[in-house]
Amino acid sequence: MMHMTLRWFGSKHDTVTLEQIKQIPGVEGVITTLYDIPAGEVWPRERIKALKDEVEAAGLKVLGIESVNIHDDIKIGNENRDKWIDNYIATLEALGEEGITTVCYNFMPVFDWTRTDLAKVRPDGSTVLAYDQKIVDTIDPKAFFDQTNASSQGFEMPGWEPERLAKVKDLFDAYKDVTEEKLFDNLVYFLKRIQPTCEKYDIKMAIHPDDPAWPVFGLPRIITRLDRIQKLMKAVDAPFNGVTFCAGSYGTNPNNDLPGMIRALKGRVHFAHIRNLHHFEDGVFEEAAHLSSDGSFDLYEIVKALYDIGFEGPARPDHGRMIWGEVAMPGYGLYDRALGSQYILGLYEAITKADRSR
Ligand SMILES: [Mn+2]
Repeated sequence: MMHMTLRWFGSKHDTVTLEQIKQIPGVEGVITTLYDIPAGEVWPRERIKALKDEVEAAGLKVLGIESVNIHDDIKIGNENRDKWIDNYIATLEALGEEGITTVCYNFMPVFDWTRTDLAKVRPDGSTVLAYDQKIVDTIDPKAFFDQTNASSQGFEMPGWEPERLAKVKDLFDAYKDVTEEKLFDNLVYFLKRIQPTCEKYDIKMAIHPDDPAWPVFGLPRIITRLDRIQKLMKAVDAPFNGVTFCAGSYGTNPNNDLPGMIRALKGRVHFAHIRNLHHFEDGVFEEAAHLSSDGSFDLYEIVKALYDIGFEGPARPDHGRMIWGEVAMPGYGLYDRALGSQYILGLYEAITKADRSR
């Protein structure tokens, strides 16, 4: 059975409370993180325990971490990487000791996700995150970073932490010689080093795709298509090495057959981000409501594919529209994600009951 969750940034950072999440039918837990710990630092076990206690006191479970971020030195593959990997292993051990076994991460250089508009107004007055490649092509990365943070309504967004801003130029220099092949090799090196720890604690590593699923600002991107992921699954061929199947990120490329990808990754999908988006011309899209008819994806086929491969991990609705006057971190309000969770659970119930083979 799939387990429905909501992403939650912690009581100091999120406008949504655990009490509100608990009132959404069928939501069993949260996907959370220690938002204030910089990439690379060890997560103290007592902080993890306190987070878990807080979530459990609200009647929910911590069903996964999104994310334990990877230090840039690991992605760049420089002489400091082993020190940061040792730290990463110490964090995994602490999570494992606390029984938290699903860990989402990404391997994108410099920028996490990228959008050109965080509040595009749709005809119904809702606002959504949107992307236009033409804008990215004409702006320099530092100006882009400033613009993104200026439009976040004061919310600190994952991957866009202000302290990274000062380092954008240095980071671009540091990645100058990192080709796609090098980045891939550095990812494999990282996975091989954490493998024994993951296997000891049965931790499932779930790599998040690059968003959008093509190179931006001339930086290499490697988790974009099925053949690339399959190459990674083969390079470290063990069940701990799996994916976060993020429909919205892979789906930025209309050539990605989302249900087909899920089926091909049977056994390696550890976490699912389920959402919809609306494509315009090439490289231009906006996020949509979860409902199939509101966007370009067939959500029924996506949930059906997850059901058919026997997916039993956590799933969550992804970025929602901002509706009903809510003010929250772009993409992470309560209302539209709650609607999305109910729609996905409805699809899942119908698919389960229609399957007379089980
Ligand atoms: Mn995602």
